[in-house]
Amino acid sequence: MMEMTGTVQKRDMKSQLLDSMDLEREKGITIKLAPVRMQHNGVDLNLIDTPGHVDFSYEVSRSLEACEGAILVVDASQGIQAQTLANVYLALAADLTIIPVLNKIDLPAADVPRVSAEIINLLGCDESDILQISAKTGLGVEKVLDAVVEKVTPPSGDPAAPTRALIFDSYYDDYRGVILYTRVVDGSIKKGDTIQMLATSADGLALEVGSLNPTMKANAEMTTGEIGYIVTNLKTTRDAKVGDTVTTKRTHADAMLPGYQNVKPFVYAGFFPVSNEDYQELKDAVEKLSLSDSALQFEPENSPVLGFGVRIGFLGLLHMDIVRERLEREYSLDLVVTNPSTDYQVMLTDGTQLDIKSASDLPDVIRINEIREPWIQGEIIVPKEYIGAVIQLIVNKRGQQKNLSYIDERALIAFEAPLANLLTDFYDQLKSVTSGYGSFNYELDTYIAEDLVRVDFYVAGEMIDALSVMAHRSESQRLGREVVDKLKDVIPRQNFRPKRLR
Ligand SMILES: Nc1nc2c(ncn2[C@@H]2O[C@H](COP(=O)(O)OP(=O)(O)OP(=O)(O)O)[C@@H](O)[C@H]2O)c(=O)[nH]1
Ligand SMILES: [Mg+2]
Repeated sequence: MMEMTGTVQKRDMKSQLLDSMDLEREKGITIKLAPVRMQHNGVDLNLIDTPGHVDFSYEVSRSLEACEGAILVVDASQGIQAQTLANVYLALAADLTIIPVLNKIDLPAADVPRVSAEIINLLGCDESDILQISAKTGLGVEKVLDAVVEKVTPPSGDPAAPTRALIFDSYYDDYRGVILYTRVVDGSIKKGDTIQMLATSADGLALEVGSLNPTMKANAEMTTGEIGYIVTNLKTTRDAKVGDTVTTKRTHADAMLPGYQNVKPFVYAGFFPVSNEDYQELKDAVEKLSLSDSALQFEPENSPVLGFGVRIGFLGLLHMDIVRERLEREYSLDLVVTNPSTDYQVMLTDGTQLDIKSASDLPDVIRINEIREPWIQGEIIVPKEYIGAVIQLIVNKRGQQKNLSYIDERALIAFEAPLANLLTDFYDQLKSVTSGYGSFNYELDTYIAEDLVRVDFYVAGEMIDALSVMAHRSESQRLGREVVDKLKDVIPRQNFRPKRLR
């Protein structure tokens, strides 16, 4: 699209142009969303390319909220994935016009009739609504641009009303400070305006405003209906979080746009430098990353075995992987990372509630009334012949199947399960029992009281608290043996040297 509309010159074009981070190009996935403004047949189009992964679904939901329509791209050689469903539900909730697109029709493995039937089944659209394209050869892509112009209603909004702009992304740039990506819903934002974020009450200056084409292009103002960027003088994205509303002193609005959430991490892991001298460097690096990533939370952690480190909270396993790799690459840190775990709500006998992010924070059992763990609602899509194997896997993880339905030929299994049991190797096991065909998506549900215990490990009579884990009583024996088995390889029994534990 960028090539066809002349937004990007042919000589500057390359594949995955918007996935500019090294990590995105290596993994072949979009991690960070990217807005692009282009013109087609004299109409200004403000498009946003979003990640598809569940860890970033809040940003995706805000991006959808910033738009009037959504282009749903389905791989004709794969069909609908569990994450496709989740994103369709988000787009429907945001009341968007959905333009279904079947991509990769150039591939021999493309199965246009089957995947079309799936899309019709999901959206209830007509076959003629589905555009067939190859993003690789360019076949049919212009029709997608035509459909956006034809089918999507242009943004409404009142240019004379008090200014309200939705933040759908924010990040920290080393040279320019905090940069916001916004959609102006009403009013306008001019260069030099004093701005205020309504949820955090933070004040700042709009040092520069403009559009993304896809690189920054400065303008005098950003008006109603437009998507663009604001360079601010803010020092951290914690002052201007995704979902917040920007207004100006010039035309001040009091009412926030709906849908703001303070996203909270729910997957935790301890990060320790291999060499203890690097602790300060690790802490500074995490602090720096968190300026750009307001979802990242951390606190210092100290373990007799691993030394000083930080315990970091994440939005999921991919988010954790990304932060880990960035710390290792961009900050050249050698890290020991503990197994990911989740948080627990501990109801104490005196009626108060304690949230713990690490098993070692669990208070004395005598003070505990009950312990609650987070459960998720998950969806798995598989070819029919794997239904049995998938349900077995869910049950093995202490989960329960809730519903079984069909998207045309393939099965959609809805289930509930404790998050903690999905954090280690669930995804690998799913791929293995479904020969790679299963896709999985989930959302956090509620915290449920269970028979949970802390499993402690003793080496030569001494408890090593960094090894303590929370587990369901029924699984604690097995889990304990697994850890001991692993440790046997690392620590010769007679010769226990704590520093060598990795
Ligand atoms: N053969 C063929 N390959 C394609 C086509 N479109 C994309 N690909 C390839 O499919 C892979 C994924 O493409 P992306 O554009 O990164 O897909 P995406 O939907 O943005 O993926 P996420 O950002 O992870 O959600 C890349 O290796 C592309 O080269 C197509 O029309 N034909
Ligand atoms: Mg992408």
